[in-house]
Amino acid sequence: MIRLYDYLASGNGYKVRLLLHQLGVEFELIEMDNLEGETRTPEFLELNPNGRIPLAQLPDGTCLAESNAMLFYFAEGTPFLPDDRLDKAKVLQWMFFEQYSHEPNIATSRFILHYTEIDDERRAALKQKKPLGYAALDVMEQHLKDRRFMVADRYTIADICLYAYTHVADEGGFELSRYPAVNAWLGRVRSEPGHIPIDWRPE
Ligand SMILES: N[C@@H](CCC(=O)N[C@@H](CS)C(=O)NCC(=O)O)C(=O)O
Repeated sequence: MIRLYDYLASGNGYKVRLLLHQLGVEFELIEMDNLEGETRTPEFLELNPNGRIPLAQLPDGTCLAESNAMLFYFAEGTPFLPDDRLDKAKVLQWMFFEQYSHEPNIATSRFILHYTEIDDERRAALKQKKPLGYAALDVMEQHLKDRRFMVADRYTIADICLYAYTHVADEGGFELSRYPAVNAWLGRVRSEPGHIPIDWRPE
């Protein structure tokens, strides 16, 4: 069985949990407390030298890190990843956008506000991230104004990837009410079969 080393509050981990659940793939969830340094122990660093969750361990023992690489791997050959070459590249385009322009501003603001003691350095980081996070949400709003989903007019891993931290962006101090098209898309993603919330864990 696939093992997923993960932390329930993590949107990066949620992406993988959501896809595996929607694919009907069983997995074992190994919960790690990354706030207590559990991802930095010598044992875990053997599995992922980058010391971060999520980390998938395949049935043959091979480890795969980086949430979006996992989405790409598990979605291959399924309806969650288009076959068309350009559509596939567009899925990647949005997943790279998420990791460069969206997650480093929105997810990290949420992390600072909810999981750390605020101090001057963190306040300054929040101030710097706010316009950048809003810029990412503006890009999504523009794109979704006349589209149902991010790519190929259907639900793909590009939607799963961007849903993970967009749906909790308010926890990072971002006003989602400014974004009607993004909100309508969040609702469409939520109504996909097999949708689970971020704090769901397998039995
Ligand atoms: N780019 C990575 C980011 C992973 C990441 O930042 N993981 C955080 C939790 S969301 C973590 O493990 N932090 C613990 C640490 O850095 O020690 C991905 O998409 O998987």
